[in-house]
Amino acid sequence: MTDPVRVAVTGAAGSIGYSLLFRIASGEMLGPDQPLELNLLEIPPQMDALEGVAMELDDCAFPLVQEMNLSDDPAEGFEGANICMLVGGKPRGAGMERKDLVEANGPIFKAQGEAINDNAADDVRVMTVANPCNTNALITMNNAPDVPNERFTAMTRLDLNRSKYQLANKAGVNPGDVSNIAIFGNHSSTMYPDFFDARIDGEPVPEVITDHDWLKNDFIPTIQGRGSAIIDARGASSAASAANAALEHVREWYTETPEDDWVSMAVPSDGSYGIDEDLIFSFPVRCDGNGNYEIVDDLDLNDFSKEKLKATEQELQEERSVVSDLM
Ligand code: NAX
Repeated sequence: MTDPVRVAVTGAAGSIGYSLLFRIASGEMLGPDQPLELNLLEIPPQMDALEGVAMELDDCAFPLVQEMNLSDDPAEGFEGANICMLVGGKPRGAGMERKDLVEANGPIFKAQGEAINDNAADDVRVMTVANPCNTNALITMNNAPDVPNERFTAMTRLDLNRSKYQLANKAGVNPGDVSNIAIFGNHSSTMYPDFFDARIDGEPVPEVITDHDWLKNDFIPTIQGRGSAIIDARGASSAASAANAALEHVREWYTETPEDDWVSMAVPSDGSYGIDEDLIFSFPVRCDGNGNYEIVDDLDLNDFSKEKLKATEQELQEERSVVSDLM
């Protein structure tokens, strides 16, 4: 009998949580044979709502779920967790600048980093969805000194999926035919979806999609602004697609990446492509199937791409300076 994996999810009563938990519990994230223990975290005013979500999980009678713990205390919530999915955070309010969002969320991730450090399992892996997710992950990592840095990641998988769809749609192919999408930098409007190295049916995208003006001036801004476009259309931010991406992020972290492809995750920079080593920056990575990954560090970036990387690096450095007192 396989030992259960304990998955902690924060913001479990929120919109993404509602799309995410049922899919995790059904086995879509770690496989149909992997028993699970779910630790669901919320803040005190949301505990009643969380009870309701837990009742619905009960009502699905998922055979993989062996235990479910609900808590508003991070120490309890991260107790024994093998995987922590940090989805909960303060949303951007009316009139809030990005800097205000960074400041408002920072203390949450300091406390969660400390709690993960002291309570999670020895093999813990952490992924952050809550925005600003790169900087929140950096704060968490810096407050968990006993956990190796490479265990902290942030999600840019949604940007990868968005890119995949837009390129497939333009080329008139299936999204499954698009590979090798590298998302660089911050999960924000400065993020850079590198289409030069992406492939369609194994061929370089710029050779398949010959409208380079579209690639540079439509595709990139569409991906960078997709989150806002969803909010404008739906009146609420991406939830089901974000949950889908979070699930894929974790699943692929524990799956061997095919040799001819890569996935993208925001991970601690190792200086690849000249990026500041004290940032959580999205890179193309290859995973080994055991929860380890390597940054794909040998893409031959052109000047256009290098400039885009600089811009998103600079934004992350600015975010870091706002919360330097928390690290
Ligand atoms: P919701 O506001 O619906 O839910 C967030 C939940 O987090 C709430 O229930 C809240 O009570 C809870 N929460 C707040 N502080 C907490 C804490 N300290 N501990 C535990 N729970 C806490 O937001 P939702 O739509 O679910 O989005 C969650 C986060 O994902 C937001 O920060 C959002 O900006 C971010 N996103 C990130 C994306 C990405 O690609 N990285 C895309 C989608 C999404 O915008």
